[in-house]
Amino acid sequence: MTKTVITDAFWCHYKELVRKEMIPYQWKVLNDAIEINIERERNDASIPNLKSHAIENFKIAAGRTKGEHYGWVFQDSDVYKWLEAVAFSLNNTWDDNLKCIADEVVDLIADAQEEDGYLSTYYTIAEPDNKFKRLRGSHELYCAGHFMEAAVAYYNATKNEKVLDTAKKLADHIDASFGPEEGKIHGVDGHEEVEIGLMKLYHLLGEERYLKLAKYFLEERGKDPDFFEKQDIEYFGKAEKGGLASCPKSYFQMHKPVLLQDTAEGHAVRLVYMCTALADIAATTKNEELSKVCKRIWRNIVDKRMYITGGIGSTVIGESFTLDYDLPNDTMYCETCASIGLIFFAKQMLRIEAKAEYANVLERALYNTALSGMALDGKHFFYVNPLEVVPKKSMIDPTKSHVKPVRPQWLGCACCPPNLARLITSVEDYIYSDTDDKVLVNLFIKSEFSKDYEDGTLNIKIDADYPKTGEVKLNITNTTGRELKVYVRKPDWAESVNTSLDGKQVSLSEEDGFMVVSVKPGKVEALIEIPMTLKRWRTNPLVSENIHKVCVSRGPQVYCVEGVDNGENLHLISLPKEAPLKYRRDENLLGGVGVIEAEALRYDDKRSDDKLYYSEDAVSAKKQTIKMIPYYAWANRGSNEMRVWLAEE
Ligand code: FUB
Ligand code: ZN
Repeated sequence: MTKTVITDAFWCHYKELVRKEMIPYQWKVLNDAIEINIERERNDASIPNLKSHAIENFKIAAGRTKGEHYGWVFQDSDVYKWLEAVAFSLNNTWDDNLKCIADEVVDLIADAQEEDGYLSTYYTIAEPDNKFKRLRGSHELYCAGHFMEAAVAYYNATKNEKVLDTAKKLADHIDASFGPEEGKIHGVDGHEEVEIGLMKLYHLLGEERYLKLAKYFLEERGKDPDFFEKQDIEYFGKAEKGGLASCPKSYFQMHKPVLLQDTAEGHAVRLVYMCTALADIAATTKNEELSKVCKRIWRNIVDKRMYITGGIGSTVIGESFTLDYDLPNDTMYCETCASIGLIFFAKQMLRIEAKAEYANVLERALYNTALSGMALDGKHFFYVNPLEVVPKKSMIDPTKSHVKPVRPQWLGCACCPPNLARLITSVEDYIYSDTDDKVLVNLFIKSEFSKDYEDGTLNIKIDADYPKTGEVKLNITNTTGRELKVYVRKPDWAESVNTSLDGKQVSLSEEDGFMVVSVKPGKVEALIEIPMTLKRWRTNPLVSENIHKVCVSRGPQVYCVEGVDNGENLHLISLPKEAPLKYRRDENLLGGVGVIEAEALRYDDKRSDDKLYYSEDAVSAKKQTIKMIPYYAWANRGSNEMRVWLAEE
């Protein structure tokens, strides 16, 4: 039994933003009760963007109203993620009125469920004869997984039995329909997620069937790479053309059996959701073979395919990974959901092995790309998180139509905003890891954690104002009769960390990037002083886009420059290697941020003759003091240029 309560200034602000702004706002959106501009995520006329219709779809499927389904086949998942965020929010702050609304949503979902347990408003309304026949794109199991996750969270928060019964009925229906046994479908959904949902049900209920089914789906993926084509032919007489059918098999991680996969391929969200479930099962069942797959894919992402912001997915085509070291800054994808999925994956990896590198990546993705997904008002959202934007190029260059310079009010495909809401409302779940024999402190978020043992309790109270400062105090109480160990992450960006126990400077031993605090029965106060140094980063030379470029960070936060502070044509700015970096807090800027300033050079944007090419030496430059802000806070002051990587002198 463990419990975490969070009291952190930085994160409680975000939690309150989600509770007070985002959740009510999304509720209006789901009900089409607000006049907003829903933007397509890229220039593609086939993307539905007139309304959400998500609640109405449920009403129609439940027989409460008449009409047609509108939106994506996975529109239901918007409602499920909203419900999950509500559940987590109720854990933080109880709200009778919100619970009442959410209970009604549960009733509505239960009413939309068919007798046999089937649940998908699209197929119930529009294609009742084609259930489970178009698994490449149907998202039936994807939506089911999101509902299972929401149901577990909502049950935990409210003890609403109906939500759990509905989820069990759905899981049982899927179990009766899929599996290796004769008469069942031997196949998978084109989008992983049901595996995560089944594992959450398994962890709550201990029902082995759900674990077995999740494992089946993962091991089945890629066994028959032609499964989707075979379904097309079996049910519709010919192989489908266009749309998802034109995506390579790797888009769905179907190019080879999952157990043989060793690189991060295809659609980034799909890949990290797959890995999250794989790692969960590997950790839960101590399965070495599955662990090895997770470690291989992890290595490939983190060593060769991840942006410094924790973003993943290098291309809009298929919202996908591409190849090693291909990390363009201005055409990338870096979907908010993909970084959230990377955070889920990292959390599960920490259960497989207590290595700080997982928590380092978790923190990187959390404080940078994930947070960047939402504006400071809680009502505007990014789907795609670029590292370099020039607004006029996004408007005119068709290869950059997905790279938006300002967060839209809502998106035709609204997967990201509610995903971020459920992450923020449950951020306490990532601070500590309780593995079989170790308690890990992954993040320096002010909070209190307790773990009950048979012979007593371990209590950890973190006092910190991170990332404003790097001073982290841990008051640890051990009421068992034996010595316990607490493993505190030493951030990979911190060169030296000062540590003291009960006021005495000590040097703590380290294991896999964690500093080990031994706690005898009684109390100990550990002070960890992490220097929040301003750091310059360069990229592996194989990343062609970043050669001779530098990026600046402070603590876990990557910084960027914006046009509003530095003028447009940010490519003309160059940061000399020796230029001192100066840090100051500006409480009046962007809700209170740390600002970094430096004496840089700005190259002239004009030559007297205005020629395109010259044979003589380069143009002249003038000094300019540049101002950098944390990446997550960019695009909150209107449309303007932004850059993470700057030219370096
Ligand atoms: O397909 C469902 C979700 O929509 C994916 O996870 C996102 O990438 C978006 O395509
Ligand atoms: Zn998304």
